[in-house]
Amino acid sequence: MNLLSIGGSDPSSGAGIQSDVKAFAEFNTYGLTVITAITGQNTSSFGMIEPVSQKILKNQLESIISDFKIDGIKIGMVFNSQIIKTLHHQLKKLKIPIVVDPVLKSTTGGMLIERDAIVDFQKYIIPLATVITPNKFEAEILSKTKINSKRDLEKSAKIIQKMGAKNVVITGIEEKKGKISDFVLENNTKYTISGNKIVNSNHGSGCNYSAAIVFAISNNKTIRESVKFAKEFTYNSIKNAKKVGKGIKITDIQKRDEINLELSQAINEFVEIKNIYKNIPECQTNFVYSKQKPKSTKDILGISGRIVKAGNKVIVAGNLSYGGSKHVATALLTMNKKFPEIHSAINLKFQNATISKIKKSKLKVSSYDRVQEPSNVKNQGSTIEWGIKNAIKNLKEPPDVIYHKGDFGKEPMIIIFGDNPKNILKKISKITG
Ligand code: PXL
Repeated sequence: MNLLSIGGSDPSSGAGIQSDVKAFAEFNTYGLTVITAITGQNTSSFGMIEPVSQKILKNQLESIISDFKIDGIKIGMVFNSQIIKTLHHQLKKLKIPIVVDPVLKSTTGGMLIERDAIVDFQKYIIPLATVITPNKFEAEILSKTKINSKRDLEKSAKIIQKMGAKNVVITGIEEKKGKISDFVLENNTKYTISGNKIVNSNHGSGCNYSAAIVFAISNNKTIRESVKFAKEFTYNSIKNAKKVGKGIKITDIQKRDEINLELSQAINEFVEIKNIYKNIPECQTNFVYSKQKPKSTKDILGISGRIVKAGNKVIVAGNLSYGGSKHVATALLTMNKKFPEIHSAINLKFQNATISKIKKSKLKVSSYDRVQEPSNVKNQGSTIEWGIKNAIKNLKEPPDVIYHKGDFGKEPMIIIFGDNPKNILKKISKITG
């Protein structure tokens, strides 16, 4: 996935495009950048701003658009009317989700947009927004509405939506002590998402938030899911903020463990496989990866949710968490007890055509018959454990695939096993397409 950040350069790398490149990398996506202005600033003070010329702005955009498939765009600092109009002209024809982060002022005090450019910002940039993410201060300025109550908040969001943004998220609302919430106005619904507040002055949290939103919506997440994801991501980046310079802290991203990195990378690749939706079963798919010596499903990372079919696309609904999968994780746990080198598994739709491809591609296959399942096992709900044990009890080597053909009211299923997620993808490539 390729994400484009359009904004200003911050040499302290706390905010702006440098911050977005770091965030995009953390999401395992490729970060592209178009610079609108160069700022001179550090963690204590804001220095100069020099906007780039029309010519180089246009050339940056054209270079990127003509070469890359861009999955999502974030617009941050735009600074002046000329830049705003050029961006509008180049971006209005694209059918790519755009997140607008209407940054007006830096935490250290610098104005990030010329005062007389705000009208053009409203006219030309806001209508491009799939989602716009003003904080309370920015919402007040854009809507010319002081926000002192819930009613003001809704009124302000509505005014901004009328300017052309599809979805409005006003961030950083403090209603209750110790909590911080975001107010969301979608097309037909409005709601608030609340989270814990961390008291710390930092540089970068606003940018982290909108970078996370563009990643999530480009992954076909709903607005609600994207906001929740962005809130959690931003919370962690503030919690992990570091004092790098002499002034305020810079937000930092808690590095994910290797298991998480490898699995999320593999899931990103899996959903991109051509026609993969045809292999998603009714009960949907989970993809799991285990720690070295798993004792229970709590040691196995999976999607707390599923990989689901949406038309002829496949989307990830939910986040990775240990214990996130019950079924596929139990299958893996059972397999790992006998064959400790097996650490990853995925379930796919049972189809005779898939089974023949598996057999042709020389993958090792085993199966079990749910009809044979003793009733005491059925009642205990340990079917999958029983099934996998059965399928491997006479084997000296681990099978690549185990399937069962279902039972009355039970969907048949294929589970692919491997040493790691990459290894699973390799096996999948042999049986799809
Ligand atoms: O956080 C907003 C922001 C965006 N872009 C640039 C910035 C800042 C804040 O300082 O400098 C370039």
